[in-house]
Amino acid sequence: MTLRLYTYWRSSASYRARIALAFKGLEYESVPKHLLRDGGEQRRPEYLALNPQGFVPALEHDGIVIPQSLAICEYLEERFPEPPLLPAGAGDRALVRAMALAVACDIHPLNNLRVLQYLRSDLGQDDAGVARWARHWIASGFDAFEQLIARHSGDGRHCFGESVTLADVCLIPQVANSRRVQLDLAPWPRIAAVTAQLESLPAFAAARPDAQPDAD
Ligand SMILES: N[C@@H](CCC(=O)N[C@@H](CS)C(=O)NCC(=O)O)C(=O)O
Repeated sequence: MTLRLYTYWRSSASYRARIALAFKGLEYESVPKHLLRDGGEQRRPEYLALNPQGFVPALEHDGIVIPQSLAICEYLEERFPEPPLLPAGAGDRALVRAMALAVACDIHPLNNLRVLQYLRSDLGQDDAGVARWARHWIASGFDAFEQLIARHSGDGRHCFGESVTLADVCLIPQVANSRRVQLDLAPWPRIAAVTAQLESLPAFAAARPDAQPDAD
């Protein structure tokens, strides 16, 4: 059955799902939801009926709609195990998941669209204030992530071990977000090195925001 991804080109959580799909060589139908147009297509009743959280991505497959990018990645990993995004041992798998969650739970939510919109509209911050907020929380998260790479990378080219994992799937979209707020990677040379390597891989290139059909 067709894999259908509800996505937005600039959404970093959608970017994670796109990397996982491309890495596993899976064809999918892309259904763009524009997050800004007319107050956001993700907030329309027909989309909320699919995903009550009003977030992209969501993956439709085999009669279910799966929200949450990491749940999507884990589903793909279970249904389409090759090539794997998780290492073999339970301990290593837990460590990779911990790195993925460090981005997905502790960095990304603080610079998600609705949070930035609230800072601007309700708390009176201008563009500079909003960007400063985003830079602060990304930098704080990257400080720790740099140490995790130092501890767990096997080759300085991947976040964990010597092959692509779920940790890489989460890091690259977060780096894309950091660029949008002019955060230079110079203080985090390990993150910069891993990023340079991963962005050269076909699956990561295919998933890039500016390679998406809905990019404007
Ligand atoms: N934890 C969720 C986060 C999803 C998320 O925050 N998506 C953003 C785009 S990156 C979104 O749809 N934002 C819409 C909004 O804030 O209204 C996941 O990993 O899928």
